[in-house]
Amino acid sequence: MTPKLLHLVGAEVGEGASDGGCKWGAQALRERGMVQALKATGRDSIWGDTVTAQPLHAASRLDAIEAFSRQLAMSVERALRKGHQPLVVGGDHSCAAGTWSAVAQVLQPAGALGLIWIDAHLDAHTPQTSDSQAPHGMPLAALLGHGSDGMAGLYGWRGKLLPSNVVVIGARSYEPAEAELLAALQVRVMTMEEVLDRSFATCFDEARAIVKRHTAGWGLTLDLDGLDPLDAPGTGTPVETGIRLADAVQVLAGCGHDPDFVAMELAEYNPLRDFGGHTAQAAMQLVCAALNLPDATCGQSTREPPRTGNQKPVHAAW
Ligand SMILES: [Mn+2]
Repeated sequence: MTPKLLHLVGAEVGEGASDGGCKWGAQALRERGMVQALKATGRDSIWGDTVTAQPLHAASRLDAIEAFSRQLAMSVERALRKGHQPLVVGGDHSCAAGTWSAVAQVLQPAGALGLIWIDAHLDAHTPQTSDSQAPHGMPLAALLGHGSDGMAGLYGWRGKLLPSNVVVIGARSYEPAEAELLAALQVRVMTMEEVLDRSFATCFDEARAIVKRHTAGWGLTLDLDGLDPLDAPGTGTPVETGIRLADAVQVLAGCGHDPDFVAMELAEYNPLRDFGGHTAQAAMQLVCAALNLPDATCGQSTREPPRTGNQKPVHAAW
């Protein structure tokens, strides 16, 4: 089976956050050659639509994000219906509502969507619980069916994600209302404390097993603030002590080779805070590792990608 065409979709949105710098993330990564970098790994790639949030004439940030979510969902849906594999390049993380609503909608005849959500935050606020009213703090709640119609009810239905089909990894900065919602829904949250304790490799393996168990396909949404700011300082909302880049590159390597892997999303790259371009570099490394061309000799016969050395403890004594 030839790998699907990788279809990048730019999500130019910063209106979901208090600091709008992420709006320029997609364009910056495009100019830095993200498509060329992916092609260099052997993966056939195109940059399709770039969807831009329109702050004008919107009564509130939420209105702007709701309109943007519809537009983004249409672009992602088109890529999927062509048989391509979408890579959505954000943008603040409010883009997740549009991206994963489209993936869930297209997958629906076959079954449910599974999703691994790497993030320092829980993104599980609703307009009722959020002090900041920033929509980029709401997309996970929306996908679980909680929130405004425009974010949670795209395509006329709610619950794009069932709680048992999503795992959050790396959480370390959140508010009680978010933790309470996810706990009430019994969403598996692997906090950063757990990641440090058990290693990112172990956590990711367990998460992948969970999101694949009762689903027709699974994806990965990667908020760059899930990484340690030492490796990725140029994000919308950095939080200290995250997943180290070297671990993430090693563990995500080849995860997109799984025939059930439907889409990936990269969010919260803020070029205005990326002095020296280190965070862009980290973002490129991560998507290239996750989505590169599978080794022709071992990509077909097994559902798991070849992974050597991933089990090494994060804090090896030597
Ligand atoms: Mn996020």
